[in-house]
Amino acid sequence: MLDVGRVREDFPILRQEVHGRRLVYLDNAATTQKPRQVIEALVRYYETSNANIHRGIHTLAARATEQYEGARARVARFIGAGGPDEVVFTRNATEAINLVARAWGDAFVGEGDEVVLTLMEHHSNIVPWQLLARRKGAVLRYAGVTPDGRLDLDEIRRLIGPRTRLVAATQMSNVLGTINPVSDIAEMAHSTGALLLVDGAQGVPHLGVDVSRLGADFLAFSAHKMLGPTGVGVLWARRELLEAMPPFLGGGDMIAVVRPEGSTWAELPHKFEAGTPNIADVIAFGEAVAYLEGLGMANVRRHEEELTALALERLARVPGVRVFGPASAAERGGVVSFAMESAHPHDVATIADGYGVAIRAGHHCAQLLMRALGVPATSRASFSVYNGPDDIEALVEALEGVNRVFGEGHGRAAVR
Ligand code: C6P
Repeated sequence: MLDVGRVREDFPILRQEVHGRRLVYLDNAATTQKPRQVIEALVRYYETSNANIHRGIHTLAARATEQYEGARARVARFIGAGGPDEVVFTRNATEAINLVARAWGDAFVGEGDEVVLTLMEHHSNIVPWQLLARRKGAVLRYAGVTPDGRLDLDEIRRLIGPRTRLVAATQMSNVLGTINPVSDIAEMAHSTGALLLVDGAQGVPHLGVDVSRLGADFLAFSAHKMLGPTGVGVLWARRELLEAMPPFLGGGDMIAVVRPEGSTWAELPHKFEAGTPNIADVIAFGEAVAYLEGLGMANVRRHEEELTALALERLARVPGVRVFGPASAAERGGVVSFAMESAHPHDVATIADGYGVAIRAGHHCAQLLMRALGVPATSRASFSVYNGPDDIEALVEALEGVNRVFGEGHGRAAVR
């Protein structure tokens, strides 16, 4: 395991108490906390380097540009991209997926063409395709999940056919934690000439990724789920795809020449970054990536797998708790969704908060999956590098507290 005590020292927010208890932050799939290295990078940028980028020739402009492009190069190395020009900064993973749906989808998907999705997708990887389907008369097909929370690979294989233009699937479910076999799905997609978009919002922060081996054509993820600031996302795509795609947004910084009758576009990746970008947060995101590299993504993964194994084992012993998703921690990232017989997920989260334990409750922006699981909502604990076994124990104590408040005896339902 990582040296959690040392890691925690880097996260000032964790030094506080909530309701008189140590803050136990287990809502990392929603957003992670930020180490002081990231916070200090923001302050340092505004105190020493603030200027607009790519435009000025004065010292500050050059410094800001160098730091912004330096962050891009670091992100590109982190994911094994062919070069920094394959990394487009967006506001978040959601915008990265919308960019593909708009720029690539509008140009290359036609009436009757098909997009294959899965029922375990976040709404960010569903709604942009629904909008595209409506614009273009395309057809969406959904692969289901097995009762133990895996992707139904036979179904996805059956659904991919000659009309499939794109398969869009998550690397890791934000509800079940399930890790999907992305390379296998890529092979299926490519066998019929379709492309694969991978939603890496949960996978990239916790599993790491090497796009040179992943088999994906597009990858979307968010900085704020990987110790970085809010307001920054990434679209990675193979260079020739980005070159073939028209721009998504028009404006400053994305053009080569503007004439009354029309314009030509800047080189990659600037073609897709219209207007002044989120300079400070991109630079601070570079620090977040450096922080993860310092820990080592293999260590991050091992740490979170061990925590997940412990959580699965401990939750199984709390009366009335039912965990969703694969039984083995090796097949899942650090996300554990569960239901309690004694209480509604929102009540579970409210009582947990009284113990200082932050978990999420709700549909987790995955209503199709909730319907497939047959529940309206779940409670969810999700882990990061600063979580340790003591946090799992705090969660278990909170859930035992839920049973005491709502349950009769062993967590039998007192409230419906
Ligand atoms: N999931 C959660 O609590 P944005 O909001 O663009 O940064 O990320 C969207 C997104 C896309 N895909 C997956 C798999 C995700 O988990 C998320 C964000 C958060 O589960 C907020 S709903």
